Amino acid sequence: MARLPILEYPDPRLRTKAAPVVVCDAAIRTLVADLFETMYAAPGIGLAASQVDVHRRVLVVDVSEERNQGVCLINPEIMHAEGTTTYEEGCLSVPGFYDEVERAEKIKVRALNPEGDNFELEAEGILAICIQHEMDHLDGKLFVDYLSELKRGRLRKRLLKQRRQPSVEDARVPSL
Ligand code: GNR
Ligand code: NI
Repeated sequence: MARLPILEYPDPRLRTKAAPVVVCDAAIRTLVADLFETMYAAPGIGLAASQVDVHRRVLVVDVSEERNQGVCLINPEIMHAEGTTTYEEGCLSVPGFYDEVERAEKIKVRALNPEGDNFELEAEGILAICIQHEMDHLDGKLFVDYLSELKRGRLRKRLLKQRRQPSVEDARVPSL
């Protein structure tokens, strides 16, 4: 298992459309294990392969308090969506930024598990939001794309500047 580096906005590689998985082989299962490890370490409630620069349609989520309800979706497809809900979203690829996004309230998703078996999942609440957020990543879409051009432009500038010239607060040792 390995913790993988996460790409950050505005890295153009986050815009890549991921290709479907053809066979769920050992390499895919290693990727899934690495995605879980990276997500739990981050920590985050979801992670798409696109965020670690692997452009295959694989994502993991775990919205449980105990962090023991991990779900992996391969080649996910939304079969049904209903209602709308708004939530203040964040993203490991857009560190330190949160804003409200509107999404479907309930979804029914079909996907493969890491063994290659088909399954269906009905989701609502934060799980439904998170799955939609991760599925967007597989299509090269980020939650900031739902915001105004003005907000996104400011954010882009701020993150690029922060990366060029980290502030003193960012320089402190994370464990202190
Ligand atoms: O950890 C995450 N939290 C989160 C909060 C609200 C809506 C979506 C998310 S997903 C995010 C992890 C991430 O960036 N996944 O792509
Ligand atoms: Ni994200």
